[in-house]
Amino acid sequence: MPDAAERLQQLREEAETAVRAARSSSELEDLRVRFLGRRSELTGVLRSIGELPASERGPVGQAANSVREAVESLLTEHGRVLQSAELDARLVADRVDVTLPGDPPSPNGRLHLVTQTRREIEDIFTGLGFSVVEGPEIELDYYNFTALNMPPAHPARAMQDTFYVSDDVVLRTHTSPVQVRTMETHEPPVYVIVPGRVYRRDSDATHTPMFHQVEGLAVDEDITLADLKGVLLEFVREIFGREREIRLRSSYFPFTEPSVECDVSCFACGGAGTLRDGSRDPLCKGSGWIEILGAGMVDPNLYGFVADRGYDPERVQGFAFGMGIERIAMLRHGVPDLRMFFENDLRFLEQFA
Ligand code: 2NM
Repeated sequence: MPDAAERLQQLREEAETAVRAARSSSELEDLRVRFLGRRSELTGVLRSIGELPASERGPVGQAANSVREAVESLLTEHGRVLQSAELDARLVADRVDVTLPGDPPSPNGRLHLVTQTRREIEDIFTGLGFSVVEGPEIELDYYNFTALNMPPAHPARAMQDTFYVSDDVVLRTHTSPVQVRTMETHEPPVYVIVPGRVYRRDSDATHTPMFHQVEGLAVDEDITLADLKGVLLEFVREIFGREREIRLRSSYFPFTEPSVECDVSCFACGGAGTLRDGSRDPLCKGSGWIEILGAGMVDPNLYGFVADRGYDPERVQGFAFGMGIERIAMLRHGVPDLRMFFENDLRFLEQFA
């Protein structure tokens, strides 16, 4: 019996040391199993009390129960301390500062103003029955010039206007070569517009070495200048407003005859040329009209370059037109300098959502 009492005292001290050393509530759970569990030494002692001599049963039972109670209350007490420390740690770790500013809205990308304008122009002309076609930016001199009524000696071919890649290859100076290519592969009738980049050796506030064009071509039986004017009027009213008027002035292009410039009635002064305070309208320079594109009836001579594709000038005729996309966007949005399109300054680009 002194042995049993001594062992129980040892167990109590072992348990106390282990519980005080525990650093987490899960460690405590392991200790509870180790010291008080079904297979623990203490449980074994309590179970085998009946095998002791009668005189020892009372004292050993009491001692064992007192150890059990002591260890139990120590586990409970220390468990409370550890759980509260663990909760504190979790609260600190998971803290959310609700006074911080919210996430800024994710920055939305947007289409470049040139792209937006090109797509609007495409939508208008597809609505009028035109198809959109594209072609190479690096182009044979034959398609860029020769087949467009500009033979080798023509002044528009001069080095100071054109980027030459080699003797017979250029960066296209307009998208018209794509229309020649389209006629080579498609018999009349054709109704196409050709958007794309074009290149000219020019650089100032109104000229950049690369800019964007949309050109159009309609070839069919019985196409007249009246059809051209009707198409241009509808285009202008779609893009600049239903109240707009147009006028055609005579002009010159190597590939059209007759050729015209198309003006739109000024959308700042309504065509009056003067602002409400009576001063001269700076947008149209007091004229009431703004030049927006060039056009004309396709010179019958051009059909000679695609005669084998069924373009008989005695049977078909057509109109063509060309405009600068940047110029249309500048007029619509009041952009003061063409170069702003290519500087990639977000303060400019972000204004056009
Ligand atoms: C313009 C003005 C007038 C034009 C002509 C052609 C083609 F290839 F069909 F003959 N395409 N584009 C044309 C006509 C372009 O731009 C100011």
